[in-house]
Amino acid sequence: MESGDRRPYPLATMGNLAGKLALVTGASSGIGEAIARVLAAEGAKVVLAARNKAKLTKLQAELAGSIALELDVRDAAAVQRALEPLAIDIAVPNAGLARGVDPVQKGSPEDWAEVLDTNVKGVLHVLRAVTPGMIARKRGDVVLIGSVAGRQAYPGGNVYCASKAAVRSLYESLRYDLHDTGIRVSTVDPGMVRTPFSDVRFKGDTERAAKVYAGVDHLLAEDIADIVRFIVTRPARVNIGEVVVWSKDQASAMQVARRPV
Ligand code: NDP
Ligand code: 8X3
Repeated sequence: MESGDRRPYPLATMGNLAGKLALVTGASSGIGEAIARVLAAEGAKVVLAARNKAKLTKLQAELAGSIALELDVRDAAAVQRALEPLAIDIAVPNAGLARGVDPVQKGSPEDWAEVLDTNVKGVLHVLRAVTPGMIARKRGDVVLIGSVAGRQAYPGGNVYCASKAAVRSLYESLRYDLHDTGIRVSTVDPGMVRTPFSDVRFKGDTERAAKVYAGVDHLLAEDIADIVRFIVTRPARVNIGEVVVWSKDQASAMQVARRPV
């Protein structure tokens, strides 16, 4: 049985981000939705970006001042068109996915393209669109969402792990690109978080997806959002760099303690 504390986080408005414009990609679900909620609770106006307009519109109705933006981060021109005119203070290019756990020799080039185009190029498209404005304004926060999978590969993780290793490398490069601009760069690398992530990975096989988390006191999307909140509400001189967040039941990407269910 899962033993974790499942009480929701308090979302009391602290107003620490009042007047800020935040962008969260992948805001229609899971970690991105939770991040959008906490940033809005802190007073930010949040641009909610993803492909599923219906989910975004529903969330927009809950978050005062937020904007629903139907956007496929793989489309470089569309990302540039939509984001370049916005004065984004906080960018969280969180949209991402995995497809399957097949070994490379049995993998699907279409799935690889989807994962790499979303998790790597999608992040780059967003950064290309929002960082020039941040540089001009001499401030901004970029919070990447990597994964423990980018630090430790696991069987069948191949392309997804590679995509998240690329995010980690991108984080390191960005620190050089942006260190003299006033922009803070961070990466949050979560372990197992129960979201629709595995449903997407297994293309709707919810039973298989549920087994990933069975008997584990897995993380919640709100746990990751709370860390993003901490990062972006530090005094301007403080740049939290890399945060690795494990479930207490996880020793590594592969080694997970499970209780009988
Ligand atoms: P979800 O499946 O719940 O959310 C993924 C989000 O990405 C959705 O909002 C989806 O929206 C969006 N998305 C996918 N493709 C695109 C695209 N081409 N353009 C725009 N948006 C897109 O999964 P999570 O919340 O768990 O995943 C969020 C991030 O966290 C990912 O980068 C993932 O790799 C990372 N992560 C997840 C972990 C976990 O255990 N869950 C652990 C470590 C990292 P829509 O379909 O509407 O476009
Ligand atoms: C998602 C976490 O371990 O399922 O990044 O790859 S894992």
